[in-house]
Amino acid sequence: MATDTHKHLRTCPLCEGMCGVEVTVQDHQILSVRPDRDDAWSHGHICPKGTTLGELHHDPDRLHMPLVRDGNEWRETSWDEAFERCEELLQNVREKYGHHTISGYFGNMLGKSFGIGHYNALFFQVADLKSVYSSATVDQQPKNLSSHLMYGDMWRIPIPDIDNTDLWVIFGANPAASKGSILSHRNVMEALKNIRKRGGKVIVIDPVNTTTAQKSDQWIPIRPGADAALLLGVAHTLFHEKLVRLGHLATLVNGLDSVRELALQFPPETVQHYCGVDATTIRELARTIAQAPTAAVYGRIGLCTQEFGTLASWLIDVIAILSGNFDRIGGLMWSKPATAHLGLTNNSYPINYPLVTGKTRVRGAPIILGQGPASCLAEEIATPGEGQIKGLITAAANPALSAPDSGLLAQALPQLECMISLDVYLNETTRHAHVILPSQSLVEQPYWDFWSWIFALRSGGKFSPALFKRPNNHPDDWQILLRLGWLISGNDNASFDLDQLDDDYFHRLCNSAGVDPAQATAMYDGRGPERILDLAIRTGPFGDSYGKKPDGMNLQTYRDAPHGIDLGPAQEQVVKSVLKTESKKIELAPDHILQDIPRLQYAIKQQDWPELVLVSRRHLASMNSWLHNVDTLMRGRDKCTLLIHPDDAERKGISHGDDVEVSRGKNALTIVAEVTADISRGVVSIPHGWGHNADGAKLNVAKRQPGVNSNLLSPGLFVDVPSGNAVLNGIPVIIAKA
Ligand SMILES: Nc1nc2c(c(=O)[nH]1)N[C@H]1C(S)=C(S)[C@@H](COP(=O)(O)OP(=O)(O)OC[C@H]3O[C@@H](n4cnc5c(=O)[nH]c(N)nc54)[C@H](O)[C@@H]3O)O[C@H]1N2
Ligand SMILES: Nc1nc2c(c(=O)[nH]1)N[C@H]1C(S)=C(S)[C@@H](COP(=O)(O)OP(=O)(O)OC[C@H]3O[C@@H](n4cnc5c(=O)[nH]c(N)nc54)[C@H](O)[C@@H]3O)O[C@H]1N2
Ligand code: SF4
Ligand SMILES: [Mo]
Repeated sequence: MATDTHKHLRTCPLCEGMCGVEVTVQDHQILSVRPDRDDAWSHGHICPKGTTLGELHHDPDRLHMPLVRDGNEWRETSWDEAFERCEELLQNVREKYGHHTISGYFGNMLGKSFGIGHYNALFFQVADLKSVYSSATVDQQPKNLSSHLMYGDMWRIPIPDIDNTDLWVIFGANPAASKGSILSHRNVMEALKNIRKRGGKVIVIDPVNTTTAQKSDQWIPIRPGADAALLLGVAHTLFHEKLVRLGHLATLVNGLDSVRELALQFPPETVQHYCGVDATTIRELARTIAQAPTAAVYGRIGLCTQEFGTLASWLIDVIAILSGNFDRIGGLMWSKPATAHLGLTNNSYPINYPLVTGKTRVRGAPIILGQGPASCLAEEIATPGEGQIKGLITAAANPALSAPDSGLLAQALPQLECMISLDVYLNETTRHAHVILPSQSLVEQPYWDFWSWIFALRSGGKFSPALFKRPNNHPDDWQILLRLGWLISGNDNASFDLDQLDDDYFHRLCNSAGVDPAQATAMYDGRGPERILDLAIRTGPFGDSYGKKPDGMNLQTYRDAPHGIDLGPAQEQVVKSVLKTESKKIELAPDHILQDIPRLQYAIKQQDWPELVLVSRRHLASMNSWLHNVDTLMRGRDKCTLLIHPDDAERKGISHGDDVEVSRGKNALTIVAEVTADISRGVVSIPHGWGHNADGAKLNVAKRQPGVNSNLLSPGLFVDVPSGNAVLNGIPVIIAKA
């Protein structure tokens, strides 16, 4: 007989949308997930992914117990036995090859893990890894780099004020699918509609006429990788036609002359052919931006993961600054998160920190902001010699699908002598591990979306306790990761004292926040990530400063408000409080970025373009390489298709629905053609994150419609030079009917 049914409020953690959901539960079974109309942030918005949080939790393929490899077999073990095996494997690598041969690859979902989010920095301190790879260098590293150099803080990335702008210019993003990225908004597409309703305009610059472009006023198709050139053409027009207006930033910008001098070398006529956008359109775009009462210029993944990712990402901010649309309502703005930063992310670097801290062993690629290019991991594992990676930790990452040249990585991973993975699935990557440590499900963790609030136009917060307790005292993710860090650095399981580590860390955080640790400890009953969150709230801009500001907030304030709390919109003219550059000014023309200009000039002069280049795309009902095991999201037609323009298809003798072979060098895949005029001539598109037909993976739903892994075609050596970020768009490919 059914026992009590209860409702539980939380935030969907799957993307930056932060939708409030109401979960109905009976007997430890999630019956439904519905939008929470009273959520202070999302007001009832939801997408198809959010409603499947129950399916994800109950997925029969989700791992519950640690798996230890025995030859080709997996054996379920206790946690104690799994950690013993980890100790053995790590000690073996340390003794034979040294600590420095142990590395890590950290994925996208780590940013969404509540526990790990609060102990990320401690893990890196304890583990003392000598090399680190992550999804940052297949994602936003160019934007981190430009923000670090321009504002002195890689995480103070300005975001477009789409709630108030009169003009939104979108480069290389498709929020209709992604729901916004480095832009947290309760409903991006509604905001887009509202811009047009109030008489504003939306322009999309993309090689593909995406759903976002179709819902906008203007689609400007562009050659993949050419955005930096186009943006320099825009900057040229702004200077040439005397449209530069710095406004309140006039005395706060260094390097304006250098940017002027640079921009004047790029008249629209000299870039139009390369961009595939005529000079008139480029000039009009510049005038539209300059003349709009307010304009928000935004670029995302299509701009970062391309040949000139750093130049393009930097120029987005430059155009906003030159046109007077920066640190201003309706332009680009900085958020005001309710939690103090506290240095919780491992990779926040002071401005005087050396930008390049070393080189990778095999390729000699610079390590920038602490990271080697993700595409180096395969060669670092596979190439013999001193320093060869022998041990690897992966956490919430699936680089066997998501990293460039993933075919090489799939060959390299089996060569490791120790691979330990923290994940929820036995998938394309974790199948190579020696030990898989199952992560908590998304509803077994408390939640506060500290990542998305950094990129939100409104301040606020919401805390949700864990819906389910993990059975049988299974450790939480942060506890697992800290234990691994302990073992990596040569300690044993017996000496692991979690409370001691936690207390030491908490005391250090208090000291750096100027808080008395004894008082903070006395005022919070408990340990773990919630205590750190409490500290971050109390010492944040709305906090109670441990009683000094009686009207201020602490974690309990949010516990008492399960629909969350809205603290109002971001403010303009906050630049002085944000800047951490040595000059206390915005560095408009950082040397490190300008040094990449000759590479762009060389590309512009080339005349022989590849006949066809490949770009990536996303779908609303999918999330990078996962969620493909959720039946509800996989119904309907095959989404992993090749978009190709009718003229290109005709030239190649390809019809809609044909199997097509797409290749680059020796790497080839076969995929069904979807012929459509919504893609530019000379460009084809494949969604990323597919290819679920690997032997040994346990993804029984995903393998029914496996799709193909587009990253077999992404060349690992093709990177954005200033940042080392992978180029995943604009890859020359050859196409033939299969
Ligand atoms: N060609 C091409 N490649 C791309 C991109 C592209 O646009 N085109 N995009 C790039 C971008 S932006 C990104 S961010 C990367 C993403 O690449 P990754 O970060 O490597 O991987 P994801 O596909 O996000 O997979 C997330 C992993 O986390 C696991 N997971 C899910 N939930 C949890 C959890 O709660 N705990 C733990 N421990 N694990 C969990 C999943 O099973 C999966 O293994 O891909 C990049 N690759
Ligand atoms: N449903 C869903 N939501 C997601 C994800 C997901 O996989 N599924 N992934 C999440 C992650 S990790 C991220 S990083 C974000 C990404 O969020 P978005 O940045 O919105 O990513 P996409 O939807 O891939 O849109 C990228 C666009 O760039 C275009 N493009 C490709 N090359 C170029 C170029 O050279 N120039 C220009 N101007 N455009 C180009 C592509 O055609 C595509 O339309 O989405 C997040 N949200
Ligand atoms: S838009 Fe969808 S995936 Fe993103 S938070 Fe909302 S429900 Fe979750
Ligand atoms: Mo991403």
